Amino acid sequence: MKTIQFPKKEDWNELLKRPTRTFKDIENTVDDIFKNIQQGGDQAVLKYTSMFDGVDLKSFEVSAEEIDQAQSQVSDPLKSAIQLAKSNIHKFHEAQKTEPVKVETQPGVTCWQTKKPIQKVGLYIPGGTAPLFSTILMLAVPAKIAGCNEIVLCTPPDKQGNINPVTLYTAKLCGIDKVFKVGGIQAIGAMTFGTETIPKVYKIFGPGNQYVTVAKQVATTFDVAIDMPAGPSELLVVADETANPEFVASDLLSQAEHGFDSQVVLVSTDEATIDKVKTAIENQLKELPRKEMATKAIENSKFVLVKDQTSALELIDFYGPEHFIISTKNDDYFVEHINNAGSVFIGKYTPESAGDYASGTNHTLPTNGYAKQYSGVNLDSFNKAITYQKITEEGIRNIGEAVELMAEAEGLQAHKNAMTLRRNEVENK
Ligand code: HSO
Ligand code: ZN
Repeated sequence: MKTIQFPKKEDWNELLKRPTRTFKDIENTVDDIFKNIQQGGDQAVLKYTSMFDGVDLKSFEVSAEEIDQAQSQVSDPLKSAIQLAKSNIHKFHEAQKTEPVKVETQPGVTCWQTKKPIQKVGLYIPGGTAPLFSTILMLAVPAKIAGCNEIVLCTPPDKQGNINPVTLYTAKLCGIDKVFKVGGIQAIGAMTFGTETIPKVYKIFGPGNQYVTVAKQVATTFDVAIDMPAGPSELLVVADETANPEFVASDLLSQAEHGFDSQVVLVSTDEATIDKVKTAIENQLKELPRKEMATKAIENSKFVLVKDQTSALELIDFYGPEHFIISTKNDDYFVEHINNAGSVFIGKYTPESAGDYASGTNHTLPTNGYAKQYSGVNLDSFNKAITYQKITEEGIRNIGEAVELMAEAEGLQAHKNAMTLRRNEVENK
């Protein structure tokens, strides 16, 4: 845990590089699996489930009995917690609804725009080392609010062919009735092409390991959209002597425990704060069940000492963190000026975990510097906008000539004619 002191701008790129991964060999595997699923449908998906998940399933659709059974396997306090989280996530995403926009750009020329839900969406929920049932809330709640009419959920089965009961409880709570025991590349392939059992979707959402990430990228070369390019999770904290070092350490570790390749960064104007946070990390790390994972991630982490808040901000904006926690004497400065961040957590009582689970914001966020050009998942991720226009005789008089002149200048005579015929009719009335 070395502190990097006052790094020069020309070194920022190297210093803040994310842990790199190569995808080339995975891509060939994805191509093969996709081809086989396209041709073989359910049978191919079952074959890959046996191969990769080590379980021979007869069918992968979760039955109504399995969903019912799961309800009694979740404790009441956990059910209440999930309901509370769902309610907050619902409130925040419901509020993101926008009114249709309607403008008469010129007399007789009316343009409007309405949002329409993407009709078929696929949600991928990873199993693996920590089944992230909270991600179901983050994806299913806005999908329902938007009004997507087919919502498909794929998640890998365990070795006994079962799905975590909390995952099934949460899916039911969100009103998702199509849950499939399919994970990894084969899940993305199945939702891309559709099989006898699994419907084809138009957009795929959700995090996953590197296989899922590459498969989602390949899916976009067919006719499927994805939420965003995903990478390992990351957190940047800016903290000064007013921050609580134990709190900061706990935040950094909460992100570090996600995976070996998670990246956490601490930026501070105060060297003593950095040292205190490091000590707190060492102490807290000892107690963590996932300490192996977190230790590896902490090895990739960066502790950066900067000379003032202006250079802190510049460096943070350059990095574009997925999660950005601010705990300084002048939080407002960062809040006002930050441009590149997926989600911002302000003040010492706002841990990232709150947003990961229950405060209401979405936790599906751009990583890998994509916060520079992508938003996190929000209500509009499940919508598309359609524009409409209607032109009257008066409108033809008002824009007709402009259209003709522009069409002519582009050398597109048929475009011009489409207007000229109408203009003539209107003029001859
Ligand atoms: N921090 C993760 C989300 C998550 N954390 C789910 C816990 N469960 C990516 O934003
Ligand atoms: Zn998290």
